[in-house]
Amino acid sequence: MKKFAVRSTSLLLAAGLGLAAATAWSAESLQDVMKRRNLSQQDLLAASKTYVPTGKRDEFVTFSSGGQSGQVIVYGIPSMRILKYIGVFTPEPWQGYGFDENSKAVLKQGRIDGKDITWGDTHHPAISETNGKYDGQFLFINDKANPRLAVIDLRDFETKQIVVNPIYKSEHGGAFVTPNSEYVIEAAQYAAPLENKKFYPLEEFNEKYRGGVTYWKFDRKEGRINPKESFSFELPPYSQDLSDAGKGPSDGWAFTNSFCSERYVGGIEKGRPPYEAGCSAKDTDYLHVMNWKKAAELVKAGKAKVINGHNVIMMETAIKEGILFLVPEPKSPHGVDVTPDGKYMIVSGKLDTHVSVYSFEKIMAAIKAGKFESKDPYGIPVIAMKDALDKQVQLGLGPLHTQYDSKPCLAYTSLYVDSQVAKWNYCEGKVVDKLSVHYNIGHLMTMEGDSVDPKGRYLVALNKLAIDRFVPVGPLHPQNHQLIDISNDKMQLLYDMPLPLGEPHYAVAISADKLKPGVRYKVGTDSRTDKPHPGKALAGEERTVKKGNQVTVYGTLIRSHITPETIEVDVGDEVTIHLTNLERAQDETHGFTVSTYNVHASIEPGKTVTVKFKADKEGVYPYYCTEFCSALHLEMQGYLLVKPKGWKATKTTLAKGSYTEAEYKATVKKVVDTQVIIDSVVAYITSVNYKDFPDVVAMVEDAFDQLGKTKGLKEKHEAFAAKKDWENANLWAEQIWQYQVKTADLGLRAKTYLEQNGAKKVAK
Ligand code: CUK
Ligand code: CUA
Repeated sequence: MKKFAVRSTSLLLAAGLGLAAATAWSAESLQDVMKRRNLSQQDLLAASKTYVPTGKRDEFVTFSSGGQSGQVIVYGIPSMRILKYIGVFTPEPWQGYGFDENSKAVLKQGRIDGKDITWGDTHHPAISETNGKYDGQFLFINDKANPRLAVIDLRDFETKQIVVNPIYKSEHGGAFVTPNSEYVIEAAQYAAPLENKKFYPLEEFNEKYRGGVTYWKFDRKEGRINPKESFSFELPPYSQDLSDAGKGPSDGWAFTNSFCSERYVGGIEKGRPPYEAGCSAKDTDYLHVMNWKKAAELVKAGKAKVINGHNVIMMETAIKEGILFLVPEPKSPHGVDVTPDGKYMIVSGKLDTHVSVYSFEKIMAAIKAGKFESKDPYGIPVIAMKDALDKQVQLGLGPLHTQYDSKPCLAYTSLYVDSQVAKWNYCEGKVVDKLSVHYNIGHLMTMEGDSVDPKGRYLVALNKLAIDRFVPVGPLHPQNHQLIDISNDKMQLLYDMPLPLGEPHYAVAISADKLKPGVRYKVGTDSRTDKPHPGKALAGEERTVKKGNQVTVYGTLIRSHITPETIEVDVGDEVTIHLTNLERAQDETHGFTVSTYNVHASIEPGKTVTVKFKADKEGVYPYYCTEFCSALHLEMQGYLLVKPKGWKATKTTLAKGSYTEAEYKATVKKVVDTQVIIDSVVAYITSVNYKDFPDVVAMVEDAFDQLGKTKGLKEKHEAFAAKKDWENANLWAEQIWQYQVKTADLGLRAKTYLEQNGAKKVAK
């Protein structure tokens, strides 16, 4: 027990000596370090703006698309420290995502035509909004390659649902939410026939291929998308690109731009120039202007056509009802970003040097007056560019995406070809600053910068190339997210962060204080459905049930046991293991795997998870906890015994160890000494207001839980000692000590927490 005694003394010492100790050993001065590491004043300034000292936390949390990994990357700002990867469209082993039955059920929702798709191309995350402001409750993200959309609950940062778009073959312009997250917008990208598995030759492109925009209905109470109440617009085959929902005065409308409105079909195989030439030939493409509120009413009124079980508002209906219009936009547009006040839509043309600022008011005036310059080949009214534009501003080469500042009228636009961020004023129409980035910026992101209430402060440039920024790691480079300070007139580049997990496209960042994730589940929760798990077991309820060739284990996990510790089955049995983590203390996650059966589960406090496999190979398969959860983590183990057909036992007792009376007495003394320490910790905890600290209350509950398990064991070891069975006497005494160690560990953690968080003495 020395270990604990030493730890508490050193804590006391540290508290007493405080800063004096820290300054005494730091012989090197700031100047010395600057010289040794060749750092400038500017470097130091940048470092001090991003450095988050130990124990302190970031101001903002970023959710970045994980690109081809099919995951989401979570990191803090300004430190740029990665906090989590969230498994979304692809298996993620640490979280057991795709290796336990409960998460497999989520991934299964993402099957297309009955086939598993184990990769995804995530592009655009979106945080749920209330009145146009980020509310920190849910995150949505799309898969461009396979037209899918996922819902992540920010109470536990887990993927809860995947929906497959029923009418597209690819999609890009999602996820974007309406101001109260009524709908999640997802636009198609490469046109294809809407009916499933329909074949039409490319020669019938104009007639049979279609684009579209889907509005997925989000049920906030359920925390799930409701496909039945979702709908789509049928649109011309124009390669619909990004979207944004109107807000404030433009709420109820949404905007989606497009490229390749030439409807060009290449290329060499058809004896024509490639797509890239044909798709950029015209000077303009189309911004689609849609009234989604009215569309939702039309769907309710039964005016949609049902295609593949999904409501589709056909172009004919949309034109007749006056809810769909087009506005020309310059040269291969990419991003469309509505200003925080909802009055303007800013569109960037990749092959234009300008950004185009469209006025919602002007567009509405043209619609009201019935002032259209033409109709497109499908009969959709086209509003003249001059009747819709507020202004155009020349920014530089390859403008892509725009984000907003907390200060009025200020916007930031990425310039892909120039590798720059342009800061400009969209009210006055002038550039105010430019900053070079490394290299070829795609999206950029300011804090809550696409909401009605941007927070300014920082900007992240999501660069496409990293070239010379990092230590080389082979031909495939990491991605580079560069942090930029935008709180002053001049932008300042602060930090380069390599991201080695796919090419992130877009990212969103929210004030950290808006996120309120939990630390434990209600005992027995299936985290993927948020419902009680039918396989839940509490302490004492553990059991193994065999029916025919079905073996079902109802097990529990608590430091440092897996109950049961032996599972015996016959070869060919179907094995289902439900495991409940009975811990209440924060961060006491246990993992679970069985050798060579390709199962893994991450079981956080309170969670119940199921793993399932067919025991198709006779033999001996250790199982163990995969998270280093306690001093005896390595001993958190057990055996799956898969018996061959017709197997009969010949030996029926386990091998014995040899123990002496002296060893037994030493163990008993250890138990008595440890109890003294536990008593002193308990005395401290109960002398202060620990009940005011929910995290401590949970730790104390767990501690007493562990101590409670020692009940009756003293009588047991004493009875064996009386019979001079030193093995059993010693091992049962040792087991008391094991529970004591866990109790003391939790108790000391609670004590440290209380001391560091200003617990106060209470009157007894
Ligand atoms: S996209 Cu990649 S840089 Cu998918 Cu939003 Cu523009
Ligand atoms: Cu539980 Cu390691």
